[in-house]
Amino acid sequence: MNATISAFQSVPDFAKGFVKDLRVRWAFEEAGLPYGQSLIGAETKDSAEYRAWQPFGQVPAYRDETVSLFESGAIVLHIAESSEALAPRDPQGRARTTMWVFAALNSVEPYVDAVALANFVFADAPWSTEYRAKVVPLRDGRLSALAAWLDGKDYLEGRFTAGDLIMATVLRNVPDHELASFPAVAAYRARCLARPAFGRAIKAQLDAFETQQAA
Ligand SMILES: N[C@@H](CCC(=O)N[C@@H](CS)C(=O)NCC(=O)O)C(=O)O
Repeated sequence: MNATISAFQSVPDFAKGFVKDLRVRWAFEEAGLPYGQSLIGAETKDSAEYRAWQPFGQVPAYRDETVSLFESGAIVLHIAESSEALAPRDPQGRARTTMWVFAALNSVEPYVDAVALANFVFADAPWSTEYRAKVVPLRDGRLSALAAWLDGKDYLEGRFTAGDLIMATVLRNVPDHELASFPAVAAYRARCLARPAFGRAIKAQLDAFETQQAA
């Protein structure tokens, strides 16, 4: 596969362990596949060369001998094509893995992020309380539906897939005390994040920052 991913050379402390190349690192770790890193700085992110790889100047981007792409969900699904650890091989299992990746990114993440914006980015804005009061019920509606779906299941489709990987990373942006109202979802998130491959992915991201800092 000979894959390389882009990641940042450095980020503020609060973002360490949360930058979205983590999803791709986690997928590689679950699949047991090696990958290289292209660590980029602020000057590279806006270069024409990098924008040709990732049009929005974001991380992660991905390339191997035959494929170049961006968007963490698309990259994780691409890796899943090479690994049964991330998606069953039968057509129904593969299609449903794709479905859950989209569900996490399209039906859950926008609402989780809307509340995160209210909690952190716009916390001091005069309209923040009103905005938060509008978006929390929307997010909680999705969490409640997820709790109902998970009832009695360890993972979204019974076994771990790329859909769980992406869903768990989305759920990491829900503060613990807010997720506590949804015990089945909190337990599911904890189950996903307890996977050894997740621990290795976090370590790989943090190690990359440390190596750059020491250089
Ligand atoms: N939808 C993209 C989002 C990627 C993203 O938000 N990357 C952030 C880091 S977590 C980034 O590069 N931010 C810098 C910027 O937007 O300029 C994906 O999932 O790959």
